[in-house]
Amino acid sequence: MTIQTEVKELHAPGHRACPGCGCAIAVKLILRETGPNTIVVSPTGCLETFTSPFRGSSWEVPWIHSLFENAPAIATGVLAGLNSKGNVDGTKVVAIGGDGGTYDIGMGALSGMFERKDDILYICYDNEAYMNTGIQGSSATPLGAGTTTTPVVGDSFGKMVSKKDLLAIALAHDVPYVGTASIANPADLKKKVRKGMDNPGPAFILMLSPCNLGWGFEPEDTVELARKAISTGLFPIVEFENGRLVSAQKIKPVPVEEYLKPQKRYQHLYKKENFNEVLKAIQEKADRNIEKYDLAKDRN
Ligand SMILES: Cc1ncc(C[n+]2csc(CCOP(=O)(O)OP(=O)(O)O)c2C)c(N)n1
Ligand SMILES: [Mg+2]
Repeated sequence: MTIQTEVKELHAPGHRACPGCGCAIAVKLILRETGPNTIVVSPTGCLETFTSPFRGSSWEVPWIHSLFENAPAIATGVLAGLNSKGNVDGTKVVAIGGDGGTYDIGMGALSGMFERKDDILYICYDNEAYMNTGIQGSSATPLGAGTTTTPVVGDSFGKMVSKKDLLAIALAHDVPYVGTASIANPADLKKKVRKGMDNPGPAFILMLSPCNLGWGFEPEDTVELARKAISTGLFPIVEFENGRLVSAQKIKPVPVEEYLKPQKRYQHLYKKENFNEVLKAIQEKADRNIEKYDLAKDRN
């Protein structure tokens, strides 16, 4: 009897992501669930760069690199091409883009894809800045985080406004399947990828993807940090079907400090007393999430 111990990875090893890259872990898990009968579209960003150095590719599924701004439109075109040929083997189209490509420059194209009700799963790996080009802030960069364009100098405490609520934007488009997922919970992540693919019409999954280079932490702490984002309430794990909340992962809330302190991008908040207000605002944001989704485990 032969026991098969090796899984054929559709996101092959040997790519050029930084050690401990949250996005690389995420994509490996995503493709384990999608299987080979999938076409992936990715806009410009770290994922595109580290998977496709000249003469190499770590994609074991058909993969298209779009412009930075138009991955959802390219995905629509791929789907239209498949459908025009009858798509007899039911090939699925999955777009995987960074926060810059999704929250910012690709937002118009994404809105169109949602509005057309195209049968595409769009996954945003959110590392909360434009990492590929040197850690510039995006509209996904959270309040108080230092980036190269939200610098921490003098009285400036980094990003001065809060993160855009992309989940609410997807829900406002009546996207039938909307959820958040995390590399800290691979079974849930894979379940959501499956649901997003099986659901007719558009589906949207937001994944927080810790970036050790941009956030400033040790590569071996990636998954732990993803876990802390959940347990503080800053990144709730939730799921909506036809606009209705159908699941929310319960937590035993811990103070946001446990998530913020290990990251260099937040270090300044602990060095000056006049930044206490920012820390308070971040804690309040976590508390609001906990209340909104009733995340706290019952004490009894
Ligand atoms: C129209 C256009 N503007 C700017 C760029 C430069 N650019 C390439 S990747 C990138 C950042 C991507 O950020 P994000 O989508 O968050 O992905 P990440 O690199 O963080 O994985 C930028 C600004 C570009 N390629 N095209
Ligand atoms: Mg990014």
